[in-house]
Amino acid sequence: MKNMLDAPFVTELVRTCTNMYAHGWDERNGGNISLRLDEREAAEYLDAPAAPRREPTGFSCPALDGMLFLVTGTGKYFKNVQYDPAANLGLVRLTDGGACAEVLWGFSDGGRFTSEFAAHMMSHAARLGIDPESRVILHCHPNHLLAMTYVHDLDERAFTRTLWQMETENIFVFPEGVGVLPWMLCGTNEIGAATAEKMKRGRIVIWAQHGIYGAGRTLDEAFGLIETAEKAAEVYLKIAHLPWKQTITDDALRQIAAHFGVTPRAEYLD
Ligand code: 2HA
Ligand code: ZN
Repeated sequence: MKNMLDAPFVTELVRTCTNMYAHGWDERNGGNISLRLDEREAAEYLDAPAAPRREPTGFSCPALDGMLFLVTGTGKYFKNVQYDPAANLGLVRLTDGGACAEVLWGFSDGGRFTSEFAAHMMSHAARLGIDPESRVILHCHPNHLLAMTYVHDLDERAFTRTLWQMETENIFVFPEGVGVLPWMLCGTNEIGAATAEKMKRGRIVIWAQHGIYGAGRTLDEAFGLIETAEKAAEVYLKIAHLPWKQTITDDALRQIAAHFGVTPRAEYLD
């Protein structure tokens, strides 16, 4: 049996947490990540206990029954994950139609999965319905996106158009646009279901006055989405209060999409 701490999926998740903390997106215990694992890739490293600890999830998610997820722990600090992955991360299997998570590895100090487990699992189910290769849900609190949700219209079309206009390649990175939820109480099944509903239409969901969710096939893809949206928000905040002399026109946005071979959400263009 290989050491779980050497597993590439653990190493990459640890690096992602460290990197996100370094970007200032995950103060204190802010942010959470879940990575769906293949049974086969986990098996090489997993010496699952005969009677694993069973934690109720408080929701049902039958589409994910039996699946394995590597997740960050509730109350854990991203800055510390690198120093003790086994305490800060856990590998769980969803059972009982998603109502229970069996802890197969990690959470070594008795901890449990992120408080946003509902939003993560429901979002995985939504993304898997669209893309069977989808593996990652990533949540954090990036400064500029957060700030933007105080001063920009929260209408999804308007919010997306502004982000698209802030750099030429943004429409290529998230042609489906972004979903935006109004302020809602976090850590609940309700915000989980609302997030998952938006995830059926795209890979980015912004939580007003809180942060962002990104989905992807890989940690790099989900990270890159958030990085791109966050940079767009930063540019916006640098210029929002200045008189604009020009922006990227809708005709230019169409040209970029055609050049890169992506199909932007049609109703978001004039
Ligand atoms: O505490 O980010 O949304 C972790 C969070 C909750
Ligand atoms: Zn959060």
